[in-house]
Amino acid sequence: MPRHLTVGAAQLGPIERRHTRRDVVERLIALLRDASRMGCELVVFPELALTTFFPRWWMEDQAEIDAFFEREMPGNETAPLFTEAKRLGLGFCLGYAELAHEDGRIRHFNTAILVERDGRIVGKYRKVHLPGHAEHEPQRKFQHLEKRYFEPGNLGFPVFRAFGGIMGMCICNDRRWPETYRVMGLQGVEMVMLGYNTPLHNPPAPDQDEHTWFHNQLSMQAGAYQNGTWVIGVAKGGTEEGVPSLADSQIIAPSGKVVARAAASGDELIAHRCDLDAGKSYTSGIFNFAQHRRPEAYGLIVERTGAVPPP
Ligand code: CDT
Repeated sequence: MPRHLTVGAAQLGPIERRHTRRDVVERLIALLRDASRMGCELVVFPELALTTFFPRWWMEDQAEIDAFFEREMPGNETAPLFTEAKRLGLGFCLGYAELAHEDGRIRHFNTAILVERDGRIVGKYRKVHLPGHAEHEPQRKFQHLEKRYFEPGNLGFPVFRAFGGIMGMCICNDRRWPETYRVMGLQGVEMVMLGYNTPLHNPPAPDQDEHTWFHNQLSMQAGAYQNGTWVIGVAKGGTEEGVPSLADSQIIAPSGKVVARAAASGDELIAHRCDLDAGKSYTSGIFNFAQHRRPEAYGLIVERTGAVPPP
């Protein structure tokens, strides 16, 4: 039986610090309604979709920091998103800052959840690869303090049976790491949903600025092709609080080809009817891991050459 899923990538333009959750949720709901008109069943929102990308600010007051975090999901301010999605019969993937009480302490994660069409949260992922720095670097034009405000995710890269397929999530910097896709690929993932906030200028490596678009493309297309999976890459783009960020949200097929792409850098919905079986040609052929992957040889190379893996 054919398995198709119409997915919307809901790109967001800038969110300023002065915008309330209520303001933002209204925008998310407008995108849900666009998605519904376009026949979507699932909508993917970006990383930290409820607030500005606050790791660009140095903050010392924990109460000020915690104001960017959600203590429950849904909470009072996010409940209307869940209600409207359920009314429209739409599922969604949402990135947000999560404050959790776990192991007897307060913990902070950069999180994404997957919500089924009936409003149930069926999946959670916490960002593993946190970029940036933990200390104030005042010489930078803007900070990237993810290592200060979050701890690395403790859930691994799980996949979820939902929406008629095998679904996975990762967040922003994770998309640059082959392990991210491969760990999910080894679990048979058919669709990877990911949101990103990527400044067009990288203060410690300005030589890479001109490659920002290319590196985004390269990572997501390679991840899709090498694991025979759909990749739904969704940006928060435009100039947010003075920081220009990459938009270029896109839907990538298991062939590695881009099948839908945002035209501008503001709030925008792009959609595609995805055949969840499209990856089979790859995962049962050239990337049939059970048949062709050779993990034992990967170890041998290190042994024979004496190459010491970098720390
Ligand atoms: N949010 C996030 O993870 N951003 C990083 C910026 C790194 S600087 C190139 C990213 O990988 O896009």
